Order: sequence, then structure tokens, then C-alpha cells
Amino acid sequence: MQANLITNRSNIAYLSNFTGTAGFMLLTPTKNYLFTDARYIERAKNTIKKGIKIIDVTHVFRNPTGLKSQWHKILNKHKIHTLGIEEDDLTISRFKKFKKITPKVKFTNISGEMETKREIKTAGEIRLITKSQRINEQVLAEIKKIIRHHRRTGKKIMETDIVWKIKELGHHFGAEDISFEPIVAFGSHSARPHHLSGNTILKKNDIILIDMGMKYRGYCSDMTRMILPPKPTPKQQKIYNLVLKAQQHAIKNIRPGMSGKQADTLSRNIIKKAGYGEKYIHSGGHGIGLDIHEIPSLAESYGKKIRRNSIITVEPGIYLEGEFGVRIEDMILITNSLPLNLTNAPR
Ligand SMILES: [Mn+2]
Repeated sequence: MQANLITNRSNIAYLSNFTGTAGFMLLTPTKNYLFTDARYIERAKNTIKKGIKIIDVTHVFRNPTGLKSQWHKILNKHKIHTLGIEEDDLTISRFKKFKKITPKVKFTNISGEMETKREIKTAGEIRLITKSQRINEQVLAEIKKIIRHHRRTGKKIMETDIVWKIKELGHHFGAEDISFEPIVAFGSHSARPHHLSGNTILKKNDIILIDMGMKYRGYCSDMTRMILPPKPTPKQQKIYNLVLKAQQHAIKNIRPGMSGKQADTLSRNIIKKAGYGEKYIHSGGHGIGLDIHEIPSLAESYGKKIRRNSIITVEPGIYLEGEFGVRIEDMILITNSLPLNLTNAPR
């Protein structure tokens, strides 16, 4: 029999609801186990899904044979001769420890198997991701008010002020966390796709890029919006319209069965034809769920198919160094017909 050792934290959360930072799972054909220590036993008991047995490994560090005897008992009970491991996650030092207490077992790589399951979202997951995005939109609406106020009054505000406002408002509207550090880029900083926000002060005619996401019951949201200056230049307006056109075309036409590469091409071809292909310097989107970046990937290098009931971002961009950049990002649910846009924020 084969058992699978799950060490990836998002996979553990997906399987068990357990979100502690120490622990691992063992999935046998008939029973699933969560191993964790005293700091998390209480939490595990309160949050874990039914049917998973909690194994307390608190004293193992003082007495390593403690884990060894429990471990052997379980492996023998289920007649395990092969152990699947997540090679993309398990460090070499931890692997050595497992190898030491499991000398007779054959190891096999199962990286990606859980991620392939997680790619398809259940109705409950779709609800949580949508809720996460609703909070994200409530936060953005407040941020826009703040920016309007500062533009009107000329009161000083820095990129990092807005970053912290996003975090505080996320908490206020019920998010448990942000899904990644918000990207707030004023003026020419918007030409850097992942600008590190700093102490730059907003100028009256700055274009603003905001890329932000929340976490709600473990599930991430992700959205990018541009806040155009009161009087955008013709070039800003032209590039904005082009990115929006490319994004909307992709959103309308992505279908299950298409490869990640084909899905990426939908927005990229429009930007290429307009002469800005070289300025679209990242992939066209990504899966999202418990992690901010999951499979599938909308990219040249991703030949696998887009699947129904996966949730992906669509986020083309054009970056003109020293001038400005534009990216527009929505989250969509893949269906058999028109994808469902989960993003309601105005563009
Ligand atoms: Mn994104």
C-alpha cells in the first residue's frame, strides 16, 4: 500500500482545515492522520475536519523514538511499503529525518497531485473566493475616496500610507489578512509591474496603479486597478483602452480545454498587433485559491489545459519605462460557456 506524506501547508489546510505552522499529514488508504505538537493540539481539535486522527508529537523532540514508534505502528497497521512525498515542498533535512525512521519504505514523488485537485473549486470555495473579492472591492472603494480627497485638498499622502490603509480597511471589512503585500505605484512607478511601494508623495496628475488582494477564511482575492489622473494624457488614455480591450477579449473567450498558452495568447495578440508586445513583460494570469498563485498559469510555457470550475486571474499590462504602466486584473470562474467575472469593481 502507498501512503502520502503531506507537508505543503496549503495542502494540509485544504485537506484538514488545520492552519498551524508546524505539522504534517499522513494519508493512508483508509485513515488520515495529522501530526502536530502541544502548541497546536487545541487548535487542531477545534478546527479539523471529521475523521482525521490527531497525533501529538510534543515529546518527540526530547525523545525521538517517540515519533519512531508511533510512526511504525501506523505504517505497519496500514501495510505501507511506499511513501509519497511532496518533493517541491519537503526540505532535504526533513526528508533525511523521515528516511531515518522509515528505512524500509520506497519514496515516490507526489508533488502537484494535491494542487491538481485544488485547481477545481467546489461551490463552497467559489463562495469564499467571491466573498474575499467583495471585501477587496469595499477596501478599494474607500481608497479611491481617500485619493480623491488628497487630490482635492493637496494634502500629502505617500504610497506606503495607502498600503497601510489597505491593510487596515481589509481588517475593518472582515478579511483575516491580505493575500500579498499591496502594490501601490504613483506616476512613473506604475511602469514597474511589481513596484515596491515607498515614501513617494502623490502628485496631482499622477496615474496610480493599485494591485491588491485579501484573504477570507483562507481564500485569496487579487485585483489590479488603475486610477487615472483628472486629466489623463492622450497616450495614457490610448494605452489604458488598449489594455482594457485585450483583457476583455481574453475574459470573453477563455474556455475549458484551451491550453494555458492559448489563453495567454488571447490578450497578448491584441497588444502585439498594436505594437506593444515587447512591453507586456509578464504572463497573462494565474490560478488562485488558498494560494495567491496556483495552477493553471496563463503563459507561453504552460501547455496543460484550462479546466472548468477553476478560478484564474486575467491581467494583461503594458509598461513604458520612465513614463507609466497600465495593468488591469480581474478574477474569473471558468465555465463551459462565457466565464463568470467575479470582479465587480468599476474599471
Ligand atoms: Mn495577480
